[in-house]
Amino acid sequence: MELDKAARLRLDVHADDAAFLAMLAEDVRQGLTAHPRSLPPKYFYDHAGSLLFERITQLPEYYLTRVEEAVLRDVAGEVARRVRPRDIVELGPGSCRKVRWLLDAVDHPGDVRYVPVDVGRDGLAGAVGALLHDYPAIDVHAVVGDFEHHLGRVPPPTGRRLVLFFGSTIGNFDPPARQSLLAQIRGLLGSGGRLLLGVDVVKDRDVLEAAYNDAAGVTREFNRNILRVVNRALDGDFRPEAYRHHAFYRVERSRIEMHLIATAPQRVRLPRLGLVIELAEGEGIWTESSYKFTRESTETMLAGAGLAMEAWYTDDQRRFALVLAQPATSR
Ligand code: SAH
Ligand code: AVI
Repeated sequence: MELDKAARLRLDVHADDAAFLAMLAEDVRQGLTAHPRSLPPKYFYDHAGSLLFERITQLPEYYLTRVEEAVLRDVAGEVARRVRPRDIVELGPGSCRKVRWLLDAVDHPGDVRYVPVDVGRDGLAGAVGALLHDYPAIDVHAVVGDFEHHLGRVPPPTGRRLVLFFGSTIGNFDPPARQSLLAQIRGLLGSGGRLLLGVDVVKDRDVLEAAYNDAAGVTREFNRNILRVVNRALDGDFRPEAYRHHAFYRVERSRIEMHLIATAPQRVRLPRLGLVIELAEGEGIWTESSYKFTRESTETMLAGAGLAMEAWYTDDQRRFALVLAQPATSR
């Protein structure tokens, strides 16, 4: 824990370097020795990966961030009036850019505490520093941790709580994992609390596939970056350029799948794991799923975690939705 001079920033680290490395080592061992081989998408976001993600959000094909932010700009005032939050928790805030719409909309930003929870320590510290510079009145209690494991470490609410989970990051979790994550989020809400959740909406395959296959190749480099993260952590010798980026929409599962496909046979050494893996030409490593939702599938997902939809805000082309939800029993 570190406190700054003005005591407006507290930073708790629950995934320090050693704990992060141990978690990564176990996840990589499990994922790369299973079939199909896989790596968890939370490892995309080292410093380089976070910068690549920021570049993705500015690509013409990647409408998600732009549209979500436009919807948020339109509804932030209404959400602030309905919820009157005093305590704003955000899961996976990345650059902490979107919360600014809500801080601009609340009546007394000086009474608000902001609790961002992100696994990327350097990214979080930088983003929070910039936020405090621009919003000198707020208090920040930042939590460096994995929101699948460390939500129990989120401090108790200081007042009415709003949990933000933007970007359709919920879509990066398979159904059982997202049910359990949403149930934990429900437990964070307290009395009168709300969740504001961003979900990408099912749409035309061409539009979805273009968003994950941009012409400039930024998503390809983002995808390959996970191999650089693994190399650095485990002294590995993956050759990222020897893998082709493959992203496609699997309609029956309502998800984009992102894979890295070996373009020639590969022998990969991971000395810190005592592991050597062989990939045949054409064999893949599954790096991410990105589920897409309808209003109905979102309601079902929320209900499975004891949450009820209170409002569904979307753009006029219904590309992306922000969902306001509350514990089902408090209605
Ligand atoms: N919310 C932002 C950023 C989305 S990128 C936006 O909408 O633009 C996903 C963010 O979630 C990254 O900052 C990443 O570090 C974080 N993240 C992904 N998996 C995580 C996990 N399991 N625990 C904590 N943070 C995670
Ligand atoms: C953070 N997450 C919701 C993004 C997504 O769209 O699934 C990550 C991403 N993957 C490829 N492009 C962007």
